[in-house]
Amino acid sequence: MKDLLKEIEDCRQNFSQSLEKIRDKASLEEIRALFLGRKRGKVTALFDQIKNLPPEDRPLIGQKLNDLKKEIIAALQKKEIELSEIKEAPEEKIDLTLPGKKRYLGSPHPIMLFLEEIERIFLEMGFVVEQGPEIETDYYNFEALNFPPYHPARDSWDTLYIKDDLLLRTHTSPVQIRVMEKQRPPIRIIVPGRVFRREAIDPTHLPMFYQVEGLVVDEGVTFAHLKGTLEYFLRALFGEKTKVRFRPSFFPFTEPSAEVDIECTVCRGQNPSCPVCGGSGWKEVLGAGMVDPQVLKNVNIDPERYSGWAFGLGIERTAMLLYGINDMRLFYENDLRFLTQFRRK
Ligand code: 2U9
Repeated sequence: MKDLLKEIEDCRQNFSQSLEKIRDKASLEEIRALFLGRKRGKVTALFDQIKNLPPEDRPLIGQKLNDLKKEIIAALQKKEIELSEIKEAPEEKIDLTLPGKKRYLGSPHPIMLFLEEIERIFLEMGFVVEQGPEIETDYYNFEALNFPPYHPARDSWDTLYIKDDLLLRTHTSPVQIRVMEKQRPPIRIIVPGRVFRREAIDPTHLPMFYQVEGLVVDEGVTFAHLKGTLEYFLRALFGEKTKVRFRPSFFPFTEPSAEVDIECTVCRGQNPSCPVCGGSGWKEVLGAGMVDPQVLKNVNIDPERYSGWAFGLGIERTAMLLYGINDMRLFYENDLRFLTQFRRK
């Protein structure tokens, strides 16, 4: 009797494997005959064996075989319905004259492309790229950079505070402080990143924008290194022949300080009513200076032995000049007609 129970189970498995492969009505009929056929059906053959069993085993085996037969009939019926539904579904028609679906390829954001370009120029000169937190303490954003509490120089930074002592960084300079705390000179880094200021949005102001700042600290570093490096950088970015000029300025963290202009990329000084430079022939592109000795002292670098220079540049503002864009908001409106004009070279 055990043998017969096993044969019944084998037959059940055999049936479900065969049913899975069925894709049309003809093969469905074939397996119906194979299992339920009156002469050679597998289930029929199993029923025939009942008569050879001792009488007490016959009811159980009879029951099992009846269950199997019902299952098979139900499964065949279900499959038959499935097959007829497939048949009845309208045949898919492909209209070869329709235009294909266009796939849009993404492209890097112009600000990222521009940033890569700036990084490439400085990396070639041996600078290292550093990054740091966007939320800073008052100490790293101001105090270590020579803005004492209540100093009037803080007023020109429109700061967004989170708490009294926590704020969204107004420049990437705190990263340079963090690097100098950990690393002794020689230091040669650039620091790209987002900065935040309390600004009303207009064509030339955004409350969030990107900066790149740079810092070099070593023995014997002079203003000549600052001038030579920044001139090289600006000519690599705007073209070999670009004229560059330095004007005296003031920043709390550099002394002496300078603002750096390039010749107007639109009129080259030729149009007294140029809408880009206002007829001056020059456009300010960055600020720079020799690191104030007090800033070096704040990070325990001896200003008698070491000196440094630093610069800062607003990415959006500079990208506008290079690409001839007149509204900074375009960078963040996500209009594909604008964004897709910029591709990696
Ligand atoms: C340390 C020491 C000195 C970074 C500098 C500027 C001048 C500057 C502005 C340009 C346009 C910011 O995006 S902007 O508004 N930056 O003019 N930044 S020197 O000087 C540093 C930084 C860190 C420790």
